[in-house]
Amino acid sequence: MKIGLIGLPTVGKTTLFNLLTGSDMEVTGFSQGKVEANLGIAKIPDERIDFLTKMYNPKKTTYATIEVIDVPGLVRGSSTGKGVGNQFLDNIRKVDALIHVLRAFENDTVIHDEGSIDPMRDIETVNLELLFADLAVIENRIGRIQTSKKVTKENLEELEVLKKCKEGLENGLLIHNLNLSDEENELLKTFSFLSEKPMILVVNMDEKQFMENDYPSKEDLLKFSKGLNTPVIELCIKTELEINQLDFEDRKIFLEDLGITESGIDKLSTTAYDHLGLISFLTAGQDEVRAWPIKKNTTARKAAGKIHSDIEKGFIRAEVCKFRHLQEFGTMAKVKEKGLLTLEGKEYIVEDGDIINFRFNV
Ligand SMILES: Nc1nc2c(ncn2[C@@H]2O[C@H](COP(=O)(O)OP(=O)(O)OP(=O)(O)O)[C@@H](O)[C@H]2O)c(=O)[nH]1
Ligand SMILES: [Mg+2]
Repeated sequence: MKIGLIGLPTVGKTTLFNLLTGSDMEVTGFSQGKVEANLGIAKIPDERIDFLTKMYNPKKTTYATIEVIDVPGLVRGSSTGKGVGNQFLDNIRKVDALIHVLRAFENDTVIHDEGSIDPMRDIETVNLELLFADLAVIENRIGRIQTSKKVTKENLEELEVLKKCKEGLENGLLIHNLNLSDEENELLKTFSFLSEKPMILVVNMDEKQFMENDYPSKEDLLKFSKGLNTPVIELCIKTELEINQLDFEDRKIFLEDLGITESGIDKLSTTAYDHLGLISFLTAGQDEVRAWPIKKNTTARKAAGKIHSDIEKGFIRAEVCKFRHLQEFGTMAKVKEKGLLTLEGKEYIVEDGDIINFRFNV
């Protein structure tokens, strides 16, 4: 999975990037002329993988990961070439989801681009930029189809969906809020529209706001996101990053003091998995313990293909142990004794936490 961090300047995108990927990129680097996007890998914590690693003591442990891209802030007018943000929009065209970082924190030394703290206003500003960027592509394409001499049936279908998107965008809706059908989405695929991507909002609070559980325009923001089915995660990014640099015991004390029970990467990965309809199946052995992200409702045979196309082709059976059973009974042998180790065929729908041993022919 690939995610792109977007938002206005100096809202904490690079700080979040550092927190998620364990990097140490310079904050506010872009405002000082940096020109490449930051790319990094976030390891998704998974207690099941920790458990299996203890049990199997494998040569290698592989957690699921998220690729994270951090780009400069967008500004009002980015889509028409203002600021540098729009030059980077192409970097995020290929991501699976956008994380919109919103500034709630107060910090007199870091000036907010719009002069005051109002995350709800900022959502609208950034959405408008995404919307304008998509609208420009759509209008261009519609023009081409309409002036083309040879118009195919597919072109007409495409035109239909594009017009629907155009109308939605003109009414202030993002493409991902238009509830398009699978067929319609398929027709739009080649465009990689920005506003089509699933979005998660991250509110970046300071400690005081976190403790008081309040920040400017909170109520409006939650109401707005609920109406559009857009998840919101509230984090104290800078504080969490600072706490991470402490040694283990101190870390626990500080997190408890602040009432942070779940880390930023935990919250974000759980939310992103859920919002994107992803689950993980697991493989475990002396060589490797590993989490494999797949789409919900994937068949055993397709899941096998994630590991290797030969296993998909030569698929015979999937030996499935539910993680919770292994945890309860302690060993694979016990789970088998209880009759809970099952052999599944190629159409079996893989579930989150299935530990699978594929049997196959090469
Ligand atoms: N007080 C406080 N300051 C923060 C917080 N998060 C980020 N900052 C500060 O705000 C400044 C900007 O943070 P960045 O992470 O560089 O913001 P950005 O969104 O990447 O900025 P651009 O890349 O320039 O668009 C830095 O000086 C951070 O230390 C926070 O939660 N609280
Ligand atoms: Mg930055």
